[in-house]
Amino acid sequence: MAALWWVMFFMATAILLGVCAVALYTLRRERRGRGLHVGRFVAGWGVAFPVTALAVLLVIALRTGEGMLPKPGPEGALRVAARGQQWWWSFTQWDAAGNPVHSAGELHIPAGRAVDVHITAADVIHSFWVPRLTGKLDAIPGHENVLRLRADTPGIYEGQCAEFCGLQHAQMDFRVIAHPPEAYAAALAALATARPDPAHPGAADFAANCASCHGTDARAKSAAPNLAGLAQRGRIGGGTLRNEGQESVLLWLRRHETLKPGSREPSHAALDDATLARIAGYLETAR
Ligand code: HEC
Ligand SMILES: [Cu+2]
Repeated sequence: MAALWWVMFFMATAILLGVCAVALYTLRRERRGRGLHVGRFVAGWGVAFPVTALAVLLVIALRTGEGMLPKPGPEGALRVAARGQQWWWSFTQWDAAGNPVHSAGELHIPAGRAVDVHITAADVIHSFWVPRLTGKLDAIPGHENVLRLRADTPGIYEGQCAEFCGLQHAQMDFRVIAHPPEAYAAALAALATARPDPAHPGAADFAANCASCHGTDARAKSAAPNLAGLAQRGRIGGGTLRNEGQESVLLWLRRHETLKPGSREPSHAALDDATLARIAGYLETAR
């Protein structure tokens, strides 16, 4: 890096001195009454020189940019998909057998490996941004952008929608959870197989009131956040609430209209407290 700094410093100095020299030269010629040949001067220094210099810089910049991407390594980059929608993120990834695992709000990756995030959006333009891992990239409906990132150490990396996308743009955050490489397959398998207990008394209430939007099976796509992994998520509603278990889920169900006004979650005012508590208890059984 230091070497590059010096190269840039000397190049900039050389250009500065060059410009000064040309200016002095012109002034002297003017004084002697021998003006420059304007046409030739413009063609040379105004067209040919900048075109050549910018072309060389473009080649260098492209190669440097390519070199700054995390290297995929022998096993290649891991492919995952991210989709932004008002106002939450859904993620899809594939296990070793190629079966999909769908989740919401949290993206699980192995640390130390390059990950290609294929980014799109369902409704308006959003932007995928995990500041500690890499730059931001737009999520555009009907189009796929690919962002390569790598987490060098295991941990939780906060992400945020970085393109104003409507009322609840500020509560559209997500997390990238980087697992130690050897623990990644198990973490993904845990996510894929987590299911609420179908024998729980809240199962029928959930089926009647929630299942038209929410899935509870990470293997299947779901129009609203997939709730299979809810019990393991750190937050609810794109950062609206910390998830401290059943109480937090209940709070979301009762108060989301004031906590996250405008969200696509319908009102549950028609459901009594006992029903909501049963549903929250049911979701909590997914481990
Ligand atoms: C009309 C479709 C729809 C129905 C019906 C619905 N939801 Fe939702 N739900 C959503 C959407 C969309 C979101 C995402 C809201 C946001 O964060 O902006 C959501 C968010 C949630 C979240 C937060 C998820 C997360 O990952 O943070 C929970 C929990 C939840 N809903 C539970 C329920 C329960 C329980 C019911 C039934 C009582 C229900 N929802 C009914 C659409 C629905
Ligand atoms: Cu957004």
